[in-house]
Amino acid sequence: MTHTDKMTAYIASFIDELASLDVQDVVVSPGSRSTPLAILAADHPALNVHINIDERSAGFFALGIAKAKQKPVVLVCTSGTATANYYPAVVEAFYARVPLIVVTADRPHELRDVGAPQAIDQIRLFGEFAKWFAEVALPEDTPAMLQYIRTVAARAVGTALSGPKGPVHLNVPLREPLLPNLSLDNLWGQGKRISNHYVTVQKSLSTLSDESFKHLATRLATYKKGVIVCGGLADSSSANVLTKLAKTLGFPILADPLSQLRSGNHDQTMMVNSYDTFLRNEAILGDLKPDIIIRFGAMPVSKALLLFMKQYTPKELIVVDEEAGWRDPTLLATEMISCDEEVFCKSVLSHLSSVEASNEWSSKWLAVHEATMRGLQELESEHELSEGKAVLELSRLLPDESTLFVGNSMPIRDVDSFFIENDKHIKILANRGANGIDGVVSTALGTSLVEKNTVLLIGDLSFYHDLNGLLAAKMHSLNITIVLVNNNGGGIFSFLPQSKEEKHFEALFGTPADLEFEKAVEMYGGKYVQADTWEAFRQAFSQSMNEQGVSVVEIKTKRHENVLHHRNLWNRVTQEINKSFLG
Ligand code: TPP
Repeated sequence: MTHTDKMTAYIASFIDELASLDVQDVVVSPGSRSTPLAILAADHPALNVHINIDERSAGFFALGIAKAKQKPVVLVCTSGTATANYYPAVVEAFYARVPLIVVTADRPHELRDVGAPQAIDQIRLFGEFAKWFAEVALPEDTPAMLQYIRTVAARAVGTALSGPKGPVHLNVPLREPLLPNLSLDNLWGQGKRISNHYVTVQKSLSTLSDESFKHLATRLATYKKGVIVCGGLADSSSANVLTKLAKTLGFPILADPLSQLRSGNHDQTMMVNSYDTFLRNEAILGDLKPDIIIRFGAMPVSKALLLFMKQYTPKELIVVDEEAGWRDPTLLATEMISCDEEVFCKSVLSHLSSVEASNEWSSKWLAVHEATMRGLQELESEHELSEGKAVLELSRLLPDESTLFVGNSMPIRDVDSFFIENDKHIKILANRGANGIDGVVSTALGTSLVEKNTVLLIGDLSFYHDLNGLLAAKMHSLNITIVLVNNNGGGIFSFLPQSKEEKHFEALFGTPADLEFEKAVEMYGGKYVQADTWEAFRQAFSQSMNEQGVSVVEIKTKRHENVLHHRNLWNRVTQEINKSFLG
């Protein structure tokens, strides 16, 4: 066999094994060294190849697809600095538990560390952020080596999906000539195992013994003052059992916007989702002190909740984590339970049938929630544009079956405070693994490839950070509405003590960039509207949802006024609560 045929058989086996294991998407960035990987992926009948020129955006684009599908997405790039541009997306995927298979092409060993062009040390480039690294062997087409490369592919998929999910990195050395032979006989059947099989990868559900669940249920039933806290969850599959558990125990649920519990047609009677607002009210906190907290999912966004948990420490804090992680920044957990959320709820419930929960405790929480919602109602009548009201408007305007991708900084915090519960099916996603303001446009666009009616809510600096990402929308005809909240700089810093340091604040933290985004949006073929009134915003938003391509609806706000607006709102809510409860 020629070099070309050997290499083709080897790389084709690798690509085919990935496709057999239900990998559907490959995000490729152009380059020469990765030629056989790119061409064979593009040629495989079961794979969708998406070109993304900028590797930094490509990494996040793949992350968005993988987040939405909960399936591994493959990244392919050439050697050199291209590989390093994946770094932020790999870090986010690691912490957010998103399965990615990063495939970097490399020079063969004789061309490493000898001054060859576009050659950098790519070994373990992502350090601890890759769950598994393999320096793949050079292409060979012996049966043993074809089985080897198929096994590498299967193991990459298995590792990316096993708890906790995350990124893996395969570095693939390739010798020239790099062009594969697409006419090779039995191209996709090379190296297949007995009866054309591939390695299936099974994932187990983590659980406890029935005996342990029985003891736990008995203990939980002794508590009258409990709270269930739900942080980010991958989907809403546990919504019904979680709410049932809450009702049976008489524990209110504090559901983070990323818990997928704020929207949907599950029972919402135990939901107390205005907690980020009312937990700032010192006067009522003592009355709400729980004796036990059961926490599911990632740590919630709300700082007010974190402080409440630390200040009013419950006797027991049980953290249930499907993936056996250790996500407890309060450092107060009394029990870490490695168990699938749905299995946990169902198993505890199976031992709880005789519990008759009193509703005295949950009524107190629900009454505070109602008073908070009355206080927040003032937003409805406001005429001026404000960041908080933009979220309230969005919660109304988003259609059923839509996805809201939320930028970091103030957008996710405002969604936490002002996105009211509803019975529509609205998925809310964000990059909360490492909370970066980078790559958000690309991640949202990756999501839009999978989910219909995708809307991105983002601040101006974060939008600027990943303007490059917009090209993917043009190249792949993606539809997205981007609500751009432009307060000309980093609005979040005005809430922090740094804002008191007047001499240096604007230059170091406020960082106004004075950008006119219209031209940039148009350059990428998108439509742009600046809304100056709520009426114009509603109209532009609704119109954009029926249009193809990228539509940016910008509202301009002022950072200083935004802080005052939030503080006034919190004060009004405090008054409303105090009027109702303290007389
Ligand atoms: N760089 C990255 C990659 N990620 C970060 N989180 C930061 C810097 C620090 N940071 C957090 S918020 C923020 C910065 C720079 C400002 C974001 O501004 P913008 O996107 O306009 O949102 P706003 O704060 O106005 O809501």
